[in-house]
Amino acid sequence: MTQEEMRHISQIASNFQFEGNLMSAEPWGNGHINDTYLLTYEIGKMGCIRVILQKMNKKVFPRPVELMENIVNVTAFLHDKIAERGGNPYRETLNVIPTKEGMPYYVDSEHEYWRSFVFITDATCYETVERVEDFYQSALAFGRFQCLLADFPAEKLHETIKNFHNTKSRLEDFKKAVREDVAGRVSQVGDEIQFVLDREADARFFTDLIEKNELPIRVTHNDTKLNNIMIDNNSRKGICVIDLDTTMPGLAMYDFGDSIRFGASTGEEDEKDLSKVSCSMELFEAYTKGFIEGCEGKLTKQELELLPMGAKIMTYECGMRFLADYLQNDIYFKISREEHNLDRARTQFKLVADMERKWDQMHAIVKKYS
Ligand code: ADP
Ligand code: GN1
Ligand code: MG
Repeated sequence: MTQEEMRHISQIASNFQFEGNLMSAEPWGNGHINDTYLLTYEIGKMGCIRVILQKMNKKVFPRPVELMENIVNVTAFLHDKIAERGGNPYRETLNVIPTKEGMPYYVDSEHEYWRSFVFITDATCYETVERVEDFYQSALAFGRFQCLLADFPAEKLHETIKNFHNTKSRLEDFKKAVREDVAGRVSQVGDEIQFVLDREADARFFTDLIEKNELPIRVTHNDTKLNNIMIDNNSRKGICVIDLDTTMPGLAMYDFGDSIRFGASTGEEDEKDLSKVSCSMELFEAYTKGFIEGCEGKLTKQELELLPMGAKIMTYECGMRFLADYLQNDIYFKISREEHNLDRARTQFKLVADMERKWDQMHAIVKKYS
């Protein structure tokens, strides 16, 4: 960070209930959405304490006040549940550190929203699965998250991004991006566009069932990537679910599916060499086992049967979002190279095609643990 940036961060930080001397600040993590910093404070002779400071992405989340109300309510609820179960609520859920005025966010002079969380020490967010057991542990934790929130009053939650996993409306947005072709990139990606259009029926699959009231609406996380879970460095257990910006009413299949899309891939989300990308059945099985266990029997027979569909639809939806963003000049997801979003879209489509080939095997695995 430049000295100028450091001064800025330090000024923002001075508005929070932090104590001690700010020793260092650095950009942190690999999220695509918010700007995350790790700050280290020295408190007298007591040693160093770290905190997370985040600039929220206002373009993606246009109503930050509502969003923070959700996070405060959800984390307070989880805090109590975890304490009741004998867990450590400062480690097993996010904890918001308020501003000096007692607010859960700070608004700076440019009208940007900032927030802070207790830093979870001795835990890691993985970008790829290093051990199958870690993926199983992440599944247990995401399943448990859904289970702990089963009696959270869902009507209290604001919809932070409208139609977030409404794949039908995502497809409409995608088609609009193709029609408008603002970046003049449509002609290069005919095959990828056709891949999306060939699967229109998948885009409507969940929305049709929801309209007919045929699926239970639960409180779900909706962004269950492996790097949104902290794995304890010592116990190797999935310790804390983070990135709660999209926690809203949704389907159990969304949380299952988004984890598979990211974590069961044999390649990274932005891998350029597609020969490295496939959906690993070993990882699919580990996650399926963990997620079903973590949900503690709450999933219905129909939900269980639809888990593979969740994996396919979440992967398809994410691919079309990456491709739409590429067509719109990369305005949503952070990129660090040209064609980054196109590379990401291609890995997702490769995964979808692979899941279609492995469809029966995926169902057999789900059946084994149901
Ligand atoms: P984004 O929405 O941009 O993905 P996240 O909230 O997921 O933002 O944070 C980005 C990264 O910052 C995470 O992947 C994780 O590595 C790190 N991080 C976020 N919150 C914490 C926390 N409370 N303790 C430790 N690390 C954190
Ligand atoms: C974004 O915030 P992050 O990096 O965990 C995105 C998800 C996508 C994901 C793809 C709010 O997640 O929906 O699946 O990137 N989050 C939002 O990697 O759009
Ligand atoms: Mg994240």
